[in-house]
Amino acid sequence: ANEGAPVQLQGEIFRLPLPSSEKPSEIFSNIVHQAQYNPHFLPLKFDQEQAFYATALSVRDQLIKRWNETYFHFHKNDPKQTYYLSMEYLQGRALTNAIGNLEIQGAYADALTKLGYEIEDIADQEKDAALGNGGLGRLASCFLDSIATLNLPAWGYGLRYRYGLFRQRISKEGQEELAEDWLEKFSPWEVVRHDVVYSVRFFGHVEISSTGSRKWVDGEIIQALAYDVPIPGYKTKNTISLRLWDAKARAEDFNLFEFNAGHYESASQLHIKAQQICAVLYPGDTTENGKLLRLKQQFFLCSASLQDIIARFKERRDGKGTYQWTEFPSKVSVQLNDTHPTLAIPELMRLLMDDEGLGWDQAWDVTSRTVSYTNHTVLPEALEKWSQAIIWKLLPRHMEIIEEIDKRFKDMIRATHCDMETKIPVMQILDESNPEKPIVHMANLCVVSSHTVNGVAQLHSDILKTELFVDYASIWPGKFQNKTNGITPRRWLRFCNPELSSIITKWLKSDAWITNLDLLSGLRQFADNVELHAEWSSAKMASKRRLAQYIFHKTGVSVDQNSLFDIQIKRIHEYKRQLLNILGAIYRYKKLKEMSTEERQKATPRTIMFGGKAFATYTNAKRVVKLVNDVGSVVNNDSDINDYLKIVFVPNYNVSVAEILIPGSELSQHISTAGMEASGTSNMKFALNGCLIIGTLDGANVEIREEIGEDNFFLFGAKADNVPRLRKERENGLFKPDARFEEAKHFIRSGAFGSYDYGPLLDSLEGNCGYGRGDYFLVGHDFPSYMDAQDQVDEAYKDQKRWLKMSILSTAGCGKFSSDRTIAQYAKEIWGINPCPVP
Ligand code: NBG
Repeated sequence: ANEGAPVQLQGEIFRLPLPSSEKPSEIFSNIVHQAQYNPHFLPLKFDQEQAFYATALSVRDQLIKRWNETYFHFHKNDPKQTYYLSMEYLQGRALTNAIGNLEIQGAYADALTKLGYEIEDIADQEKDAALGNGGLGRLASCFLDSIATLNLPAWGYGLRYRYGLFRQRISKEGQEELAEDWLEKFSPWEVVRHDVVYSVRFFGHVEISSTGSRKWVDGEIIQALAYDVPIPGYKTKNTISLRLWDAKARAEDFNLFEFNAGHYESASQLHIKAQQICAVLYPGDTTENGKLLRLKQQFFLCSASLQDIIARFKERRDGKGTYQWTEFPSKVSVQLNDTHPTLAIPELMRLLMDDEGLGWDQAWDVTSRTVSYTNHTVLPEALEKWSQAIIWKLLPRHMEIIEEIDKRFKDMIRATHCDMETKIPVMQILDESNPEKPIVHMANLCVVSSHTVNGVAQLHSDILKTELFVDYASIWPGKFQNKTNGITPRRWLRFCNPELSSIITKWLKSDAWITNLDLLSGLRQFADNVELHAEWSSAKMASKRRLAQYIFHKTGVSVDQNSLFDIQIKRIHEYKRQLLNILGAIYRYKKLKEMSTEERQKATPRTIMFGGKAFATYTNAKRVVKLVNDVGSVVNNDSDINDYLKIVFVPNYNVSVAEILIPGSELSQHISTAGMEASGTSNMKFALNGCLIIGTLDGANVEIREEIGEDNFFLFGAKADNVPRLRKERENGLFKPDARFEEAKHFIRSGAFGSYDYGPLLDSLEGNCGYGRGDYFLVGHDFPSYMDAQDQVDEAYKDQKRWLKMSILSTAGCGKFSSDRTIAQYAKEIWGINPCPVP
């Protein structure tokens, strides 16, 4: 058991002896060892930050050991393995999660105490790894945790962005974006793999040999270098990889002659270009250059990952005689996280045909049995469409392959589904309807080429089948599935809310719920128990206190800990309707002002918190951020009102901020226009932590409400089915706005919140309905029912017994929303992989 890494010498496996500093019993000396021998430290200093790095490095040693074991075990057993391709991962912090999953928190806390530190303070030193924008990236990270915990043979692939999601600063002007240097010192969690390097080509042209075979040649070659981030499972040895690619140029592309002649830039052109590839997450793509860079990033991920996957397939099969390409799909599955890695499809085709010599039919058979695709949005602007011209330029061979896929797809329709011929214009991959600018529909390419397509909540999957992909569903009904999203109960309850976790464990008499979340339903029988109520409410109070301190520290606003803590945290987007929330808050403020003191004293005091980032060029979203902050400054400084209402914008929302906000929440808002939020995942995190939801029938809200019970959910708003009709009515001038809605808007226009011109923002709620104008997102339509639901919230909160019961039932009903359930379904119903636990 005390043996170290397996190594292969002349075909035999040997085990290296374990250095004593890696023995778990010697954590203290291991931390001290790291502090002394690591090149990142100087003597005379061992402050909190250094203690963090030394601690993290010592934990990393343990992770690497498990990672090696897992790799070896998978290699030996050669199970079918899934590769999750994602342009985004929102890992957040890793220390608490790693020692929690390894169940060594106690040992580390003791060791740090001996060194004079509290483990919480040390954990607080870590920078978030924010290599993603929002839900899609965080979902990928939750999935990795579940994959490792379920002992599944699967890996993640992504990009190692130098600067992840920007840091948000709030000033008088509103949101400012700053580069977030998460690698400023270094990341203690990654291991660079200098021997895992692949060449990725860009530009160039296609060469046709005398036999007619095609080959992509010339252009630029950039190297992809692997960094592994070990991902430990909970209570298991299995530790998988998040393999992130970094880009670098080859030494031979450094022109020494030019350099010595003083032409420094032209001498190292490719080095500069390589640096750009992984410089930032989502480079602005309003310019042609920006678009090209984004496409380069996508291809870089796909090409490096597939070369690596194929190399591993060969490595594992070689020991067992020669491999057959036909068995590739029974050994490998590739999951595309949205359309961003779509180029994996033509790249796999190219590698199989041009490098491995397969014919089209065989390559297509292998590819389409290997790849599956998850759709995460129906918003038209988020459905990727690339100009054919740009793909011809950057990836000429891939464009040929895409053309051929499109052609064969259309031939197939004409030959076998002639009734569908009229649908070809909407189903085809290449769209030439605008001859000036022919485009490629990436989602269509994914649907045509994947064996399975899934949505991320039942309602969303239904919309895919009946609207967005309706024609494909009629020819391939079996291709479409639903996989309702989930969240990891480790990070989102066990570790971020230890108080509530111990109460749950105590009442359920076991902590088995951490890996079997359905067991939470056992809390239902205690929903009226006064003792549980007392414990539940004191845990909530403790988290509220911590959150209040955090808010004071970050914003200087002091909030009443006895007020109702109401939170909306997510990317700022018109369809998510932060504007509805703030308009409601403005109306509440106005009414409070109009009340007599006695009336006011009967009101339920509220603290309304917002958090989230707006995309840098999304003007209306940025106006909303500014409005929330402006309203906050007025309300929070109004001494008549600020005992009853506070409005706080929590700056720089990210994973670790969410870990403080969610446990302290009592009400959370998931109020998107019905049919527009594919799933949502923070709704699951809030409900799991006993927070009640006010929301629309959208995304996963529908299923959450079903699971926790209608009585425990504050529902309002139009249903998805009615949205198109309501938009039509609006267009035909049939919409009559509620007086409360008009009053809230007028109040802003009157200048109550400063001199900034909110006219353009408010105007988006007026006029003729169309995308981005005429209240496309139905704020006006839903406003009255939203305000009524808010009144119900206020009433319910006055009856704390009832509120606590609803809160307990929320947690009790969240079993379904574990990402363990989601991943087990992917494994069984899409990937066809089985657990492979390290003994
Ligand atoms: C987002 C959806 C969310 C969903 C996450 C994860 C994209 C493209 N989509 O509703 O908007 O919860 O994906 O599935 O980021």
